[in-house]
This record gives sequence, C-alpha cells and structure tokens, in this order.
Amino acid sequence: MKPYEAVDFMKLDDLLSDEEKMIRDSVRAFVSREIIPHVGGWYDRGEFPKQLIPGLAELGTLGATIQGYGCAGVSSTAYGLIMQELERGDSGIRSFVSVQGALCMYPIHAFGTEEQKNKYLPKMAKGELIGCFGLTEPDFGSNPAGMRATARREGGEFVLNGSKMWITNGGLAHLAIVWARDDEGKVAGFIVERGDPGFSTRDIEKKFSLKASVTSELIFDNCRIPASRQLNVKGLKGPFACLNQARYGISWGALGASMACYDEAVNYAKSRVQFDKPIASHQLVQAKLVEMLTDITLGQLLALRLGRLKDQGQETATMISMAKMNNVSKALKHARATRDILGASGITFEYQCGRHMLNLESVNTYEGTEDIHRLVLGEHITGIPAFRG
Ligand code: TGC
Ligand code: FAD
Repeated sequence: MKPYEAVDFMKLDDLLSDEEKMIRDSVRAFVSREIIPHVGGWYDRGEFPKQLIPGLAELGTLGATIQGYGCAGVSSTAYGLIMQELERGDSGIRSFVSVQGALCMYPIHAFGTEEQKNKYLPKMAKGELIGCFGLTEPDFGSNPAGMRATARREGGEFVLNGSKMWITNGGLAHLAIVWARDDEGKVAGFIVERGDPGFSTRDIEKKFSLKASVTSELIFDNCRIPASRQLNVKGLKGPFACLNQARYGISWGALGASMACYDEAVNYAKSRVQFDKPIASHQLVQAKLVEMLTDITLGQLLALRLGRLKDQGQETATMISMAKMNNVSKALKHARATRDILGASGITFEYQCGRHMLNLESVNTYEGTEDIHRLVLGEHITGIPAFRG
C-alpha cells in the first residue's frame, strides 16, 4: 500500500509552528505504526485497544492543553492536530482521548478544587486513571435540560439516583463525571469513582459503529459519594462548557477521517481500471475527488482559524457548532463517496472507508447532532431558538 499522504492544498503547514508540526508528526507516526495495521481487527472483534493507553499518554495526548498537573500544555491548534491524526486511525481512538481530556480532565481542571485536581489529573495524564462523562440519559439526548438523575444531599454525602446512556469509556472508567439535579433542582457535577456503593456500568454490545470504543450505561442506585466530590459549577453551562472543548477537538478529528478517505479514494481511483482506463480518468469520479478536496481544504481553514481564536480566548460556542456540524457532516459524505469509488472493495476491512463511514454516523450524532448545531446557528442568526417548537 502507498504510504499515507496528508493533503494540504492551501499550504496550511506554513501557518503552523515548528512545535505544532513536530507534535502532529509524532502522533502521525504513532498512528501509522501502532493503529493502522491493527485497527481493522479491533473493529471487527469489537475491541477497544487498551494496550495503546501508555503510548497515548507518553505522547502527551491526554488532557493535552492543560498547563501543569503532568499535562503537556500545548496550544489549541496542536491539540486539534493531535485529534486529526488520531481520527485518521479511528474515530473510536480519538473518542477515547477526547473524553479523557475534554470531558473529564477539563471539568476537573475548570471546576475542581485543588485537592481534586492533584488527586486525579496527574494520574489521568499518565493514563493510569480513565474517565467518562455522563450527561445523556435514555429519555434525554439532544435535550439534556430534561435530565432526571438526582443527587440528594445527606449529611456529608450525596446520594445519586438515575442512569446515563451511551457513555464512551463507561465500562473502562475508574471515574465518571456525572451531571444530576441537586436538592434545588439545579444541574450539578459530581465525580463518581468505580467502587462507590450503588454505582455500576453495563456495556452496550452489538454496535455497528465505533466498535473499537467502549460505550456503556451508567447506573446509580442510591449511589453514595462524599460531598467533597462535587464540582464547583451549577446549571447546564457546566456540562456545555465541557462540550465546547470536545466539539472543538471533533471538528479537527473529522478532518483526519476525511483526509484518510481522500487519500484512499485518489490512490484507488488511479489504479483501478474499468472500460480500459483508470476510473480516475472518468469525469464523474474526478468530480467526486474535487468536491472532497475542496471540502477538506475549507474545513482545514475553518479548524485552524478556530484554533487560533481559541488560543486568544476569542472563540464562541456558535463558531464551534459550525465547525463540528460542517466538518463531521462533510467527513461522513467523504467516507460514503470513497466507499462508492472503491466499489465492492469499499465494504471490506482491507480498506478504511467503510469503517470511517460507520464511525462517522455516531460522530455526526454525538456531541450535538448535525441538526442541533444547525438550530444553534439558526438561533444565532435570527435570535429565535427553534428547539422547542
Ligand atoms: P440554554 O437555555 O440555551 O442554555 C442553558 C445554559 O447553558 C449556557 N450555554 C452554554 N454555555 C457554554 N457553552 C455552550 N455551548 C452553551 N450553550 C448554552 C447558556 O448560556 C445557559 O447559561 P445560564 O447561565 O443562563 O444558565 O439550553 P437549552 O436547554 O435550551 O439547550 C440548547 C441546546 C439544544 C443547544 C443544548 O441542549 C445542546 O447542546 N444539546 C445537545 C446535547 C449534546 O451535545 N450532548 C452531548 C453529550 S456528551 C457526548 O455526546 C460525548 S461523545 C464523546 C465521544 O465519544 O467523543
Ligand atoms: P435524540 O435527541 O432523540 O435525536 C434523534 C433525532 O431527532 C436526531 O436526528 C436529532 O437531530 C433530532 N432532533 C432532536 N431534537 C430536535 C429538534 N428540536 N429539532 C429538530 N430535530 C431534532 N453522551 C454522553 O453524555 N456521554 C458520552 O460519552 C456519550 N458518548 C456517546 C457515544 C456514542 C457512540 C453515541 C452514539 C452517543 C454518545 N452519547 C454520549 C450520546 C449522544 O450525545 C446522544 O446520542 C446525542 O446527544 C443525541 O441524543 P439521542 O441519541 O437521544 O437522539
């Protein structure tokens, strides 16, 4: 197979610092060496490759933008490039890193006490403790404001009841960031540890998407935790602040999947002969490749600009919504187009596009569906929130 060539039509490399390029290239090499040769098998068997965790930690990918506590403290753009490279390998591996960093380490860093930060963050950066993030419930996905999970205060403890659904890393996790209603009915955040009485997890098997990732239900049945495990934030802005971090990373991650598919589509189209010439010489096939290249280039420009704004603290949630919505829905389209260009070969594990296509169906749904982000942007334009009718 030809070595991977990352497409950079608008010379974005010129806009990256040497450090950002070095970080990207070391993650790229890790993905080529440790992930690409094996990921088809993990996916086929429905297996998350836990053996990758020490290597991912060594590369500084866990909680990468956090300063101190054993974290790498890299720029938002470098973090985005890490996500891009990991998702070139598989969305499930990028999901693992996103959840650990953006959805678990970030809230501990942003809303935790010094004691909580010192207890969890250094071990999470080393991959010795794994986290998950419980916001979605069986009856409340796009609308987490309806959540029913409760956290009742009893003396020096909180008693949690309810369940969280579709939770990435749930069955692997040593700790869960859980969002539940307190005695005043306000959404509050808690750190629940595996082994806390009344806390259990159940893995969701038989998925056709994100098969190299663990997805679970979290169950709280009079689960008792010390009051000191509460996070210092109230209201939905707590979990939504975490989602901003993760959605930003996903907007870069999706580019990695797109770039992998584009590379595969171009190589295949140039070598596959039908009607006595390579299929790349047919105009209809060229049109598909041109659309992919154009979308990828626009997505790269969007992600890079957003990364630079984020480093200056000037990004907004609506900008992040646009990047997540656009880059993921385009990546899904590119994976489907590549699958089409590869004909029957596109349905086998010998090629990546089928796996990316099935993974991206989930990525388009989680962290706010494509249409929820469309409505976020619709509200931004018109001032009218259309979610509730
Ligand atoms: P709304 O009334 O608009 O806002 C409630 C409060 O939150 C604030 N807020 C935000 N703050 C920070 N960032 C954002 N993006 C924010 N959006 C809203 C807002 O200012 C307000 O604050 P305050 O102080 O006034 O109380 O909330 P709403 O209930 O109307 O919700 C609107 C909507 C639909 C956009 C929201 O519910 C939404 O985003 N829904 C999608 C749910 C979602 O994305 N779930 C993701 C679950 S986690 C996951 O999928 C992980 S996958 C991980 C992986 O494997 O990679
Ligand atoms: P629903 O909210 O029921 O939406 C179904 C359809 O209705 C969608 O097309 C949606 O766009 C549409 N819809 C809903 N409301 C509107 C509206 N107002 N207007 C127009 N259309 C609307 N959650 C976590 O908390 N933590 C995790 O780690 C996590 N990991 C996940 C991993 C995977 C593999 C998956 C698939 C999901 C994960 N999720 C996680 C859950 C994810 O965030 C939700 O699936 C997502 O928010 C959508 O919720 P839902 O599936 O209940 O769909």
